[in-house]
Amino acid sequence: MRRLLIIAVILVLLASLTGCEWLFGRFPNGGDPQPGAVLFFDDFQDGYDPAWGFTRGNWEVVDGQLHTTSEPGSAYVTGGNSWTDYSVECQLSYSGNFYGHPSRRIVVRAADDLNKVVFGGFQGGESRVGFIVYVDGEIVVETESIPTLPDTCIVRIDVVGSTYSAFVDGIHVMTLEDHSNPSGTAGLGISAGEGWGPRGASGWFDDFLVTSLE
Ligand SMILES: [Ca+2]
Repeated sequence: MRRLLIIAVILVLLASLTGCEWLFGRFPNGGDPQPGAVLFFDDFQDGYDPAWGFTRGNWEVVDGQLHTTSEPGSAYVTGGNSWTDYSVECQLSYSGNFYGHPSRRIVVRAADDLNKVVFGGFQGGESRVGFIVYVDGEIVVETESIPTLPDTCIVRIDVVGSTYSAFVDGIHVMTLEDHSNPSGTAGLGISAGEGWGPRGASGWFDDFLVTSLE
């Protein structure tokens, strides 16, 4: 009995020391691990990767997460990356709740700031969440939507050619077929109603990961 207790203690210590990755896999919320090489990863533990480019908004790293404090905001992985078949995921959360909260978005594929496919809240809060396609800065597609995102969740989009499959905490929620942006980089975004920033509502992003699906 004493020996069993010692073994149990050792197992618990091992699990805590390694973050349980060996025990539960890398996706504790139930998503399917994706095969393929890591194309880009940032856990924001030591600031942000120099590949990040911020075109709008105030972005900073606070407590190991990327935090944005103004609206609207866009952040892209720069460096000439142009991906075709890949998976992009990020943990999203927010703080403040004056009237709803900022619309958190993953930029799934962007040729530039005006031509892109994003997944997240549509405008001003997250009463509708889905894919939005921009061409020359204009919204040309808004898909069906889900009501909202969990306060903290992992959103993953698998992109294969022109097919975009969205997962929230590992559960498939919708698919988009779109040919407007055949390749591009990925990133993050935020959108919300006027005035939410000064009232303390803000978006938080962590563990941004892009893996190859080729
Ligand atoms: Ca982190």
